[in-house]
Amino acid sequence: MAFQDIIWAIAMAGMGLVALVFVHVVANAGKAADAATLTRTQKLIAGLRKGLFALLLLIFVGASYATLHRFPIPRQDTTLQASQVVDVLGRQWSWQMSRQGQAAGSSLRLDAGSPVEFRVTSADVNHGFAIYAPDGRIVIQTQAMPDYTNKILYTFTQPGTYKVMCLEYCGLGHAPMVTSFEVAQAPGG
Ligand SMILES: [Cu+2]
Repeated sequence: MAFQDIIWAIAMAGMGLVALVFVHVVANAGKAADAATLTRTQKLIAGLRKGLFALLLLIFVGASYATLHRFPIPRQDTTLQASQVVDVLGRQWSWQMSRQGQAAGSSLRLDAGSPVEFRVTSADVNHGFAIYAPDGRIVIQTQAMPDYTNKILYTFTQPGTYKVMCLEYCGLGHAPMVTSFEVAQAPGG
């Protein structure tokens, strides 16, 4: 069964339930409720509300943990001690990326398997620094801000050509603000 079919079935069941409740309300609209029924209904509603709140709280805590326990943004006030450090400068409308220790002007090459620290800043306005894996998935992103450096850590696992695109609209040349770099197989890996 396709995922969409399952969602469709759930949606239909939900709509059916709402319709049943509606029919029930219409059928009982003429009758006056006695005090005992009213109290019982109020208690039921209060119970349902508490249950719903607990459920939402559980979902919130669970989803937060599941999505954030491997939060990629490290503490910004410490030395990260990554073996590979890349300085990233965004400007209207290009990216300048240089690896510390690599000759200026040579194209950027990184190794998979060990952490890379990206130090991201901007020469003019805010840009969004985003790295896309060879299969098109976004692997990491942060803001490129003027007069501020955002540090971000990432360990590449897949060798290949990675693309960098701007995720923050920054003027006419925003869309073609693209560059790429190579990630090589980990030495000995
Ligand atoms: Cu942009």
